[in-house]
Amino acid sequence: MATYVIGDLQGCYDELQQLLSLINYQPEQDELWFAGDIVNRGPKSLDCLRFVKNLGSKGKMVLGNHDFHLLAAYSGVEKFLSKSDTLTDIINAPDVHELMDWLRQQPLMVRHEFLPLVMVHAGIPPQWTISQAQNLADEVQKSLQADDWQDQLRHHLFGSEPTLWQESLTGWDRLRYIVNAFARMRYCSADGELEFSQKGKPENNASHFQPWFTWPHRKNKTAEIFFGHWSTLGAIDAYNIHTTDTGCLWGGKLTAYCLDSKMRHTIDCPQACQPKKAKSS
Ligand SMILES: [Mn+2]
Repeated sequence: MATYVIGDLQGCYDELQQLLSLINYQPEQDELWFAGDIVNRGPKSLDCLRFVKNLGSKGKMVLGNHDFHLLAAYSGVEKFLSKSDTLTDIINAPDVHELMDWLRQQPLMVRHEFLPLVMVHAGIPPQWTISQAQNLADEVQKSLQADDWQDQLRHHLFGSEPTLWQESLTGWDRLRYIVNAFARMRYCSADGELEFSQKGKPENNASHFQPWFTWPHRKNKTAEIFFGHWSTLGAIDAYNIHTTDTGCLWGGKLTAYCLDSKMRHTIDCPQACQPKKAKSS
């Protein structure tokens, strides 16, 4: 039995199947963890979503910004649909209600049963410990399980404010910061102020914002953190973090990191999965 952490699929279903062949995936025994952004931009989002859902107890995922985007699109937030989205197949699928009902119940953070190891989509800000992060992730998950979850998405959960965390934050401001930290963050300041305009490699960055995982005082260094979201980082196994989005969508690689052997398995991704207009995810 082995557990693999797989990076952002973004609808690249054929590449996922190639990767599973490469690792000789055994559905009865192996467990697959997905670091979020299962859908959007690539050609086969519906297949990806159904595949992950059908894994049942042999699969885990965390919600990424594109997964939130899909939930918003399903909830009728038209302003969040853009030309580069490839979500129509899912919205029109006969099992869309079942799929969305399952997706909205997925967590923002997955914690290993006995190892000090977690998975999130984008990151955990430096000021949060692992157990604090777990509690805050649970707050959002609970709100998405409420009967009025679609109203919440329509009116409250999207936006980039507040950028600074305070334990005293309440209501939607509180939940919005938590979602943005777990699902959108790349750069932040030493005290966890979020900065969303930069998507490039850290060496090109000259501001006082740094990649969230490089702050020396980071309180969540006690666990290995697996995350996706930041495709321009490439493969990094340092700082007690592991990147998993190696840019499959953009003609890079799709990665499966084996938690047991600590080995990376990758396949090269062809042009086919790339959107016509190149744009950072
Ligand atoms: Mn993402």
